[in-house]
Amino acid sequence: MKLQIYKHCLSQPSHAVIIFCKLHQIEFEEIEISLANGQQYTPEYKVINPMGKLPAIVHGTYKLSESHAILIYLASFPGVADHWYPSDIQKRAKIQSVLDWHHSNLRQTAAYVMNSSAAPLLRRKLNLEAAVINRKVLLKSLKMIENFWLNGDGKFLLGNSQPSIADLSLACEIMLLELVPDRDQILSPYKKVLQWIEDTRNATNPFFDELHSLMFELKAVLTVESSVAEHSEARRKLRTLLSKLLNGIEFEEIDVSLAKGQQFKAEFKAINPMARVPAIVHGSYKLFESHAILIYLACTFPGVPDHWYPADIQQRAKIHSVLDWHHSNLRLGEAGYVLDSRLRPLLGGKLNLEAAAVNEKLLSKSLAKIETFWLRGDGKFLLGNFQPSIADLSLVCEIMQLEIVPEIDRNRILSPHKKVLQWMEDTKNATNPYFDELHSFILELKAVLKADSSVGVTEETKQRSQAVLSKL
Ligand SMILES: N[C@@H](CCC(=O)N[C@@H](CS)C(=O)NCC(=O)O)C(=O)O
Repeated sequence: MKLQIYKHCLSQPSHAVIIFCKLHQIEFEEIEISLANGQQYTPEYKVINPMGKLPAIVHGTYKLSESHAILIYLASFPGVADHWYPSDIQKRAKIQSVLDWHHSNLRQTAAYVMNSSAAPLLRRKLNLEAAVINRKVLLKSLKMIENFWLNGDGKFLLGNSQPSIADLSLACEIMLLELVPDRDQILSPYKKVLQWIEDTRNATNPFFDELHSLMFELKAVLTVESSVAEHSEARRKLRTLLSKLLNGIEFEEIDVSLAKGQQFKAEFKAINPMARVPAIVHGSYKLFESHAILIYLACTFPGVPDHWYPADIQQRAKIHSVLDWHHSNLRLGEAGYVLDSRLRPLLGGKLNLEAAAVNEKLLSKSLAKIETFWLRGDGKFLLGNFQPSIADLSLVCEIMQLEIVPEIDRNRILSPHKKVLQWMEDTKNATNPYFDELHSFILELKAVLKADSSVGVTEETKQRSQAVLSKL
């Protein structure tokens, strides 16, 4: 059963998957999909990956998209050394944490390269305004890799002495910078990052160089101007850890006030240097990125039923595929929309209705994908499952944030998606009473925001508002 890899010659997640196969003598057939000709949107390709993205694999009758999910799946093949994706649950969860972090941070490299420089290669338009924002996120991500992920004794991420799939994925992403003229200016302050890319290259050569050769050929062809401009850093909203509750795992909750900027305090940064919630501490072990945390909890605590995060490698990889897809789609659209249209003033920023409109489009597109693709099948839950997984929990919690926006907007966005509404109800029922308990604050906030914008606010309402808002 030969593996088929659908890829594009400039796609860094495709490169990571192919390098991994070549390194491990996993036999495969390559199928190039032309992004310039929009082949990713053809019905033939959408049968392989309805998301219209690369890479995707077909292994027998099994189809899988999202490069991280694919790498994890391939790491389960015989003969793959443990360091690529360790069997030790704590080590594995750390790698998961890097992989998850990547989606919303370093992954902006691709957007920067496209928007500032490479878009015409794919018959798309440059967007220098967006590139300025992408560049800022990219620089911040490089700083984080330099100061945090590479902060340890070994040569590789997390201080490991041997590479993992996270090294491969992230190093391939950075290689895209070969296509922009300011590559050296961007990378030169980060000496550890440069050394680590070289070490990852050496650990995976000759395949690393082979896969990046086209990049070097193209390098000479491209020119671009880029500048740095102001971009207000988006703050993430609170996310709950429902499954802990569901599975009777004992825990202590520590509220971090995003409105007061507590996430940037040294005490919290000692827990999560990325200054984001949620994060957990379990004994001396620290972990952030909600998906990595959910996986860790499902694997570590006895008594968590298998359906939350199945032991079967193929079923598990499908769940990774949803979780990975989520970061750049539903998460990006929904969080951006709620922040830009409603929440930002409460966290000390300003509304941005233009950005909100862009995010609403991505949000609606993501909901349509959930409706038509992820909820296909016989069961009530994502992937046609009959019982919920951590992916259901993560995605439904995300959509629940829409409670904060005015009813009319929420209805406009959600009401076309009947299956999504039913699935939210099913996930709620499957996780109640904790689901309602955890969302009661959002409902309180909703009431307060509604009262705030109505005429004739009473003293009592004002006091209640202040009490609720002070929790942010
Ligand atoms: N998170 C996904 C990202 C996949 C992705 O964005 N692929 C790009 C190529 S690098 C793509 O297929 N773009 C097609 C399009 O946007 O139309 C992964 O790691 O596989």
